[in-house]
Amino acid sequence: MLERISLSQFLIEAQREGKLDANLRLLIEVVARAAKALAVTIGKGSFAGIHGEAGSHNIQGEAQKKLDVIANELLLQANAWGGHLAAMASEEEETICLIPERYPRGGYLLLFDPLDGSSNIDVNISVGTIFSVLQNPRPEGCPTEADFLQPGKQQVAAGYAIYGPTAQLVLSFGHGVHEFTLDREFGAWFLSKPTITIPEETAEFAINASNRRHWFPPVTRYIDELLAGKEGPRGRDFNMRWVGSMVADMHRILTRGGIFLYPVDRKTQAKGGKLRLLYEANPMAFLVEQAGGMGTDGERRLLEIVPERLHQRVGVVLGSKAEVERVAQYHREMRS
Ligand code: P6P
Repeated sequence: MLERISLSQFLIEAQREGKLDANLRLLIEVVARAAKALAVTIGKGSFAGIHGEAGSHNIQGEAQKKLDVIANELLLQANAWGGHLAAMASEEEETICLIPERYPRGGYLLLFDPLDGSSNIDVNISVGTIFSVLQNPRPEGCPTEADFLQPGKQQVAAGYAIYGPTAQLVLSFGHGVHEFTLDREFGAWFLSKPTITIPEETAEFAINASNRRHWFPPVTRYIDELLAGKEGPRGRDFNMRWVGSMVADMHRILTRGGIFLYPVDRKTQAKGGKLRLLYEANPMAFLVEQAGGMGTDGERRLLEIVPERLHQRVGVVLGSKAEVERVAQYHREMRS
């Protein structure tokens, strides 16, 4: 039987090879443990009394699901005592969360979307947790929001957990992308794909087509060419998939290729887009680039964008390099 490699063994061996330090290893293991607890809780479904609205709203003005609150609290509590973090930022929290005085402060900043796609919970569609890790730029003194406003290329690690038919953890600490699957009986994550690479070409695209009337011309041109199939300028047919849960769509794309688009359009332009830069776009762009793909805001490399606000939104085009580059080309052509 193939020797199963646990997440702990994989990370300890990577640390031994100098690919990550002990504190980053500890951080990833703590996030993985929180994700395992979430997978178990989500798996209980409505019997655990976790479905439905929490009766509150987050900083984004969105109605919170009970599980949004549970996931957020779980991640904040799990990461408070380890001594590996200086502060945290969450989609569900208006400001950054400092480590309680009674615990030592570490050298990393953790950002997360605790439960991405939570509107899908009550209809049993895959949801996920997205996380991003930055170095604390000012080890002395108390972290501030400004310390989190680093371009995505500064990330030292990123990943997501997807709670689907199986629970899986996909992560990178700068040496490729690795996938782990939860063995629920054993209660541990085991390596299921040592290295994930995104095919350069693809025949699948993911976009919320109901927004078509709001799109700007480069996106409309690109999508219409895909829809034209082999009768059109692309000369081949394409297939569309849209789960409405970024983690689920991105897991499919990382696994078998594709392109994911949530562009800025006339409806979202005033807010800067729909998806958040720091804890959705950047971690996914880090993974996609580590897997050989590409991530832009339509034209600019996402990982180069210098954030101005913690909950800043951005246009997102992620996936197979040839397709993402084509979208960027159409933006350049339409601008010139
Ligand atoms: P729409 C979920 O709310 C989310 O933030 C992403 O996970 C997902 O890709 C997107 O929004 C879905 O947006 O407009 O299709 O509901």
